[in-house]
Amino acid sequence: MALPHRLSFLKRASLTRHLMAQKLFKIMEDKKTNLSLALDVTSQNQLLEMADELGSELCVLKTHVDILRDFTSDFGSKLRKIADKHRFLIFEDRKFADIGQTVSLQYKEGIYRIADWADIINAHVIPGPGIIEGLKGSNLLLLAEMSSSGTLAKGAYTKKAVAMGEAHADTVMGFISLQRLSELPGMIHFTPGVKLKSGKDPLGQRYRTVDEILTKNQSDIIIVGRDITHAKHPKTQAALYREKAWSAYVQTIA
Ligand code: 5IU
Repeated sequence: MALPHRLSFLKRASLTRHLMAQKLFKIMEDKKTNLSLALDVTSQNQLLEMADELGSELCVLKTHVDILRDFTSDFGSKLRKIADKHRFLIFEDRKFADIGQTVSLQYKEGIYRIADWADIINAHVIPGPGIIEGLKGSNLLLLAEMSSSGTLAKGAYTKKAVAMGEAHADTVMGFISLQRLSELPGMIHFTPGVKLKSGKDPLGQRYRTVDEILTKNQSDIIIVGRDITHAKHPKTQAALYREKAWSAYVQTIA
């Protein structure tokens, strides 16, 4: 795929009207990090502790609030404080996938009240554009591709996901994808399935390296989970990923 020259995050901030995209571009430039952490732990206190410990390395913290065993209603406000302290955004990886009316309720209501504390959410495009209408006013990433092996999100599906996102650029601020897919400067590409060495896990996850994702595939943000959270020294490992990812970014705009 022949792609035009890459613009800096700062330049792209000036070329989008999406306020959360602008905010994220600026956080990345100021903190010099395009690392997102998938903090998949099941204890709320552990999540909050690790968020505070690692927050300085991150532009985005990704949560799965429904895996917490001990969720309490003050979770959102507690995480918000830590996010403001370290200046990172909170991305609840809820992967909404229902009709507009239902996802609107799932986003705002229930126990978790995701709309009250998440800066960014994501959704499947399988229901069609009504899902974006149902999540209007949020800051939405669409799942254009997945990292898992055998995924059906490829080819024509991926192309339609991108077109759907680009047609709703007031709500949609980017994509979960394995590579850069959209030429709109405001669209931010997030890629999960990252390790220092490529490989897989026993349940279908596929891992690619930072260079493959950011340099070759021209994505913007890496989402790293267990290779940081399960490391002997998560903080050191997060710092290493941050450095690798940022220098890959700097090289691609050079
Ligand atoms: N995640 C993926 N692949 C995807 C999507 C989300 O791995 O296609 I969409 C999530 C799942 C997990 C994190 O929260 O990203 C990756 O964690 P590990 O780095 O531990 O595999």
